[in-house]
Amino acid sequence: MNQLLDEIKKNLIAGRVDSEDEGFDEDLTGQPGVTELVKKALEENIPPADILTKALTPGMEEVGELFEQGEYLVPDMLASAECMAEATKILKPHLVDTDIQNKGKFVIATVEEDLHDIGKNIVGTILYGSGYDVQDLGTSVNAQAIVEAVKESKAQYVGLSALLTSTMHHMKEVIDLLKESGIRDQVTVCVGGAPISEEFSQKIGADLYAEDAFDAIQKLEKRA
Ligand code: B12
Repeated sequence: MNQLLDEIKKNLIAGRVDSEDEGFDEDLTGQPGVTELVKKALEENIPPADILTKALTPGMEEVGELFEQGEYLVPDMLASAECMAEATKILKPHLVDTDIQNKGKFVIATVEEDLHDIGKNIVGTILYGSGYDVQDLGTSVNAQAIVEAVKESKAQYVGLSALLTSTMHHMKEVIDLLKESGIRDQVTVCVGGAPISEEFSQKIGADLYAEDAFDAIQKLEKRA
């Protein structure tokens, strides 16, 4: 792997947003953190999509494994999450294609009881960058509020994110409520998040499951 990408990943795992952060085990104060390294990678013309998919996302996956093994606690996950959020802010303008047409209104939300928003934010940013008019409703959004937003904005797409096995069932509630409201046929329901699979997506009657934002763009394009 490119050394700079490796450094970004390591610093994200260590929860170091910038050079003022110490890091967990050793005092790394003064050495570049995630934000400085991401800026450097952009200066070196490393594609922003590579920074996301080869450094930041695998870094968060490792943080998840460390949490599972009991080595990391919630505050450690939060420190890495903050790195991810700051890095996404820096990458956002670079992920936007300037020569794009409006591909339609896309409402996106993390489902009820679920506070994970890093993946949703990345998907929203990349969809926005590729020409969708994205309305982000935030985290822990209940089915009623999602369906209201779809109705109000006359969105053609709704994207649902869930990271917890205990919250994924809320996706079906959204689909059921879209049916009850008589607008199910007017909207493409796209689902994603670590515990979601193609099989689950079909079981709950979603239109499309995507592994990540790039997969979502490809699949949406095929349907258009
Ligand atoms: C960061 C993190 C947190 C942070 C979240 C901060 C934030 N602002 O989001 C904090 C510390 C708050 C947190 C809290 C908790 N967490 Co947490 N968390 C994580 C962690 C480490 C990373 C998630 C992440 O951001 N990944 C990086 C992003 C880029 O990936 P992603 O979210 O999967 O998104 C990608 C795809 O899934 C997809 N995608 C996502 N959404 C969508 C939507 C659409 C429409 C599409 C098309 C695609 C798509 O595209 C994205 C980009 O590639 C995961 C571990 C993991 N490996 O997932 C645990 C994890 C999800 N958390 C877990 C747990 C248990 C919790 C807590 C219950 C812990 C606790 N005891 O309090 C709480 C629950 C809080 C709540 N009610 O939501 C477990 C879930 C276990 C399970 N099976 O349900 C995990 C798997 C950790 C583990 N291995 O045990 N967490």
